[in-house]
Amino acid sequence: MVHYEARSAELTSSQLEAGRLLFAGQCDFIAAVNSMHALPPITLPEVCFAGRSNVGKSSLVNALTGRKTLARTSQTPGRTRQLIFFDLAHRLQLVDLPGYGYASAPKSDIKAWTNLTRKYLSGRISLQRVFLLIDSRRGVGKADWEIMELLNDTAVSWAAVLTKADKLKPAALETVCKVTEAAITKHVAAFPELFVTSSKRGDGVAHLRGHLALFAEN
Ligand SMILES: Nc1nc2c(ncn2[C@@H]2O[C@H](COP(=O)(O)OP(=O)(O)OP(=O)(O)O)[C@@H](O)[C@H]2O)c(=O)[nH]1
Ligand SMILES: [Mg+2]
Repeated sequence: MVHYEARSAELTSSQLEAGRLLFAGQCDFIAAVNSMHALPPITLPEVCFAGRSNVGKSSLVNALTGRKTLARTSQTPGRTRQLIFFDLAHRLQLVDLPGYGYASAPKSDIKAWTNLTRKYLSGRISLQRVFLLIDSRRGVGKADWEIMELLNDTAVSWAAVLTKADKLKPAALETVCKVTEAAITKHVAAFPELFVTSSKRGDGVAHLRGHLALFAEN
């Protein structure tokens, strides 16, 4: 635990408290969207969770909001098939995205939701930052690089989040952190800090809440 916190930039106790309070507030489902025309109107700042299928996007939304079943999760890749919008305390919108890469679904469906995700990522003006989730056991893959390039090209700010930190021993986690940090430094649109999390064990979750609160409307 000490290990992960040491990697994170310090947040003041009042920033951590702001995060705790924000995520203790009400979180409501707004919409499940499968076309750009159906996106909810722009009312609040927005952050989204992107990444390969099965990386743990929906689980992280649940861990952050402290609600086990808010976002649907599954052991089978391809669980989230639409853009799922949540309203957090009328101050911030959270978006749980479908995964890219392998999914157990028809190819045409995967293509449709991957296209929609890419359009959303590069064209949503209220999007403050994309949190790009990387499975600690897999590290940065080709599909992740493609998304990093897309965000770089469209000048959308993104931050890398390692997930499932509980699955690795400290030395192996350290290695994947270093490799991921090297990928971050190659992209100008990347936020410099690497977030290391486990939705299962709770590592890094309070820290991420504090960071996310920086985007919320007052
Ligand atoms: N050990 C461990 N397992 C996790 C963690 N986060 C998620 N998982 C598991 O990983 C699997 C996928 O989690 P999801 O949250 O559904 O992943 P997703 O990225 O939303 O997947 P798609 O919607 O299919 O793209 C589930 O079996 C989760 O229980 C974690 O921090 N630690
Ligand atoms: Mg999901």
